[in-house]
Amino acid sequence: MSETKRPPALTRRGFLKTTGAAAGVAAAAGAGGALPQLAPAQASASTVTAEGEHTVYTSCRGNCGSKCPTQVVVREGKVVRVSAAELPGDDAPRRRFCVKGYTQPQRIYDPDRLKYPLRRVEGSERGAGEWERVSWDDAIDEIATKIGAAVQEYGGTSVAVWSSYGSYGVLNGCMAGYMSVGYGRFITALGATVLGAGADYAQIYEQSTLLGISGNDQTDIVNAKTIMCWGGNPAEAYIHDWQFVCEAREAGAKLITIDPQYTASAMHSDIYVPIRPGTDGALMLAMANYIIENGLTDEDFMKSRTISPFLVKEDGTYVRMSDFGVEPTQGPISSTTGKPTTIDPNVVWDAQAGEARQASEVENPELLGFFEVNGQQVQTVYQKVKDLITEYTVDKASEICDIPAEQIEELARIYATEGPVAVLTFQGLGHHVNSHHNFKNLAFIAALTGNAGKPGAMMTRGTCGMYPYNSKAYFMGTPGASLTGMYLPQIMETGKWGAQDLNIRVLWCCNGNVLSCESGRAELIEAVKKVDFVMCVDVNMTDTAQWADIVLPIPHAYETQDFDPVCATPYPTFYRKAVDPLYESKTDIDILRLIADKLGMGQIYDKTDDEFLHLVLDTETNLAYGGGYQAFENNTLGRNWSFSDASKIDTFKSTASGRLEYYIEKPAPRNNFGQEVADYERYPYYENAHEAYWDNPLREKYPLMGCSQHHKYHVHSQCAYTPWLRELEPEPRIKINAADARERGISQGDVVRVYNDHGYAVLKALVTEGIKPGVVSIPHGFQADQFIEGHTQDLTSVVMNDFCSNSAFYDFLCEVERCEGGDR
Ligand SMILES: Nc1nc2c(c(=O)[nH]1)N[C@H]1C(S)=C(S)[C@@H](COP(=O)(O)OP(=O)(O)OC[C@H]3O[C@@H](n4cnc5c(=O)[nH]c(N)nc54)[C@H](O)[C@@H]3O)O[C@H]1N2
Ligand SMILES: Nc1nc2c(c(=O)[nH]1)N[C@H]1C(S)=C(S)[C@@H](COP(=O)(O)OP(=O)(O)OC[C@H]3O[C@@H](n4cnc5c(=O)[nH]c(N)nc54)[C@H](O)[C@@H]3O)O[C@H]1N2
Ligand code: SF4
Ligand SMILES: [Mo]
Repeated sequence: MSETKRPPALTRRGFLKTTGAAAGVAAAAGAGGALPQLAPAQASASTVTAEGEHTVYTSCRGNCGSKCPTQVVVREGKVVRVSAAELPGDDAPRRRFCVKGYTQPQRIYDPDRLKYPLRRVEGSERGAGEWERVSWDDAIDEIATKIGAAVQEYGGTSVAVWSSYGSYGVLNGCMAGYMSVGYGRFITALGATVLGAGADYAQIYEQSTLLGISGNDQTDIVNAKTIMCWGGNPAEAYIHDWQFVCEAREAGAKLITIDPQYTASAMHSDIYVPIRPGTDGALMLAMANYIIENGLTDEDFMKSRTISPFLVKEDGTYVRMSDFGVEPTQGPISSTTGKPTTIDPNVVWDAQAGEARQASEVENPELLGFFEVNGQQVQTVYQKVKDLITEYTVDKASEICDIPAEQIEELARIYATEGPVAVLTFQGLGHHVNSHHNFKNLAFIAALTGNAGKPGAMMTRGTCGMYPYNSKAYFMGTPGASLTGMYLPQIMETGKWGAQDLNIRVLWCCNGNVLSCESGRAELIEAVKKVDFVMCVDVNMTDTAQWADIVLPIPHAYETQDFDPVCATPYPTFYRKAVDPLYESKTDIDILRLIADKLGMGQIYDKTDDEFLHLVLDTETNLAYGGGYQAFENNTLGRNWSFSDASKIDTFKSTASGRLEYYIEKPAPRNNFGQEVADYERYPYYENAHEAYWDNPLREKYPLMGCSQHHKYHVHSQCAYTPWLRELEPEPRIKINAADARERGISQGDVVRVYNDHGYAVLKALVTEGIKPGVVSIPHGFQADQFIEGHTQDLTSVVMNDFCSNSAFYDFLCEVERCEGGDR
């Protein structure tokens, strides 16, 4: 039916007629260059509102990471203008917005938005796109019947909720796969299965969870003397960082970009290093060796603020005071386990006393050396790691990374001597199967040189903290199973998750467009086909919704009330309802209420949305500091009281030792299914990526390394059909270096087929010098029907590193050929 067929692109005039949108929005979409000038004018226009208009303060729900505080101007019940909200006082410079925010009204008034519950036409194939409208009553009846039957026959784990990063709203979102009142209560009451994201997890699990690195506040970038965009592109993907990068550069900071693509960030850089994909870990280890050999280490920092002097035993565990008979004491409650932590202090070798002593009591510990403690041979962490990485000389890394040796030396020298250095990493370091090692290696070079824990020095981009909330509001029990959704093919094949039987019969997709955004799409679709009943809850008919049996419409962010505690600015992400939901859309929590009622478990939602917001936000501490729900009422932005000048710098408060860590004493995998954990998970290390490495014999068949990019005109798949954005960038194009194109007889704009053993895509070629020869890239976020054939994700696979279970979007080889008649 018509919902699945897109009408020809909506014209701008047509849109204005539909929405009554004001001139400001029209001008905003016209030319990117006009935006910065336009923003302040819009803001004042909306505070001095024209008659009949009012302004609502809310947030952009895009998951570009910026979570911009937004002002929405409403006239006669319709959104007519949006712009960045003014931020008071010292926060004023954080005010920002982008073309994806300005064009949100086009997403609200998108004629193709999901309007009613839809059911796959009986007898039609799943994925064939044949839908019929059903009533909410019928949809809820059918869903409750399927869930009820599955639970009765196979238990709660047979119902799986699969999400990604759509929203972290405490009512409707899915932080960590299920952390909200809506999904959390349902999943834990039922003992259902949580299928979480694979994207981003090399960084989230290794860097944030295991190493406890949280990064400095973005405004601190201005204090850096050197900024490195290492596998990240803040000019387009992290625009809230970029303004501070520009400010630092105006004050004389040096900018370095390490990236196989000549990105907008690279264009502004003093040094551009086109690295071979998947090899950054080797570069970091070579820099470490150069720094050590040339005496460029900061020994004071290493001794006092890092784990370098801690003693380790031969089995890899630390020497602790309990080894000397000192009883461990009870520490604070862990926010992840909810249980008290144990304090068993680390031990170092005191150079003066010539004996092992508690680390906190020793001013001058040995950094290097082997010692005997309690009859056991022990050594310092630094000694151990230094000896383990010696093979990564500058020359070896030069060969692996395809970077001249002199340039590696220059990078190491700058990193060690021209600090503080702000390393702005992101997914270029995170989207390969070997990626998680990068974050230990990076922590190691930071530990060697003191490039962390102080102003201007950082290893990742930070947030403005988390607004404190009461997570108990989410739990009625525990989930039946919790794992990365990317294991679905394996589970559907074997009916097992490790030793546990896992028979998934019902799949509930929400808060993510996983069949567009996770890797290995072809394998994932095959797995989804094996599930008895699939439903999807979203605003649009996404690539994922296309494979469902029932699709349910939810409101746009401006049509709903919710609260996301992750703070990208000092103003927590409050989604305030600006207009009523259009059509028949219902929020996730209302849908869950209806289903819970039918299943006889309606009591799990014993409060209204407002009451639940109070329950989540009105913690004793929040109220004591003037926070809680009331701080956001009356159309105010509300500041995160727990964010202060002191919390702008990551001083290693989240690590177990209170010091910068680059060694993991007890490495536990993110998803434990009984797999072996190699010893090298403890320390800085390099291994080849899965496919993307130069000596891979597969390169004879597929010589090109593939990757992608978070594009300035996309928020993942969320703006795929926004008319004005598609005017700027109508369709996906594969970036290919001019030399590679020439070799293959490909000219600018030719239709090409890119393929490997996982699948293929047909799309136009963008021939450019702005990508390293041997590398190709397809922008992330286009939907299946925007490719001539296939999909970016058809080139990727579900292969993950089983320590972090991170999707490896950039870890594939491929070949590109011109299509017959490819110049059409
Ligand atoms: N090839 C390639 N693939 C990639 C990447 C890449 O660089 N290259 N990047 C990866 C990365 S880093 C990420 S984070 C992922 C992102 O992957 P996803 O999170 O799957 O991406 P989105 O397109 O943002 O999908 C979010 C969906 O949630 C919906 N949504 C928003 N709010 C709500 C809500 O309250 N309730 C419900 N039910 N739905 C809601 C949105 O409408 C949208 O359809 O993509 C990954 N995929
Ligand atoms: N406009 C926009 N902004 C976004 C998003 C969005 O969808 N759109 N998504 C948000 C999210 S969830 C995320 S995770 C971030 C991602 O933020 P970034 O990681 O900064 O964004 P990308 O464009 O994916 O940048 C990755 C860069 O790594 C490069 N790269 C690929 N492989 C390698 C490699 O092996 N080594 C090195 N050194 N570089 C490599 C790519 O060429 C690319 O330029 O963006 C956030 N911001
Ligand atoms: S898409 Fe991101 S940068 Fe753009 S307005 Fe929304 S939150 Fe801000
Ligand atoms: Mo991400």
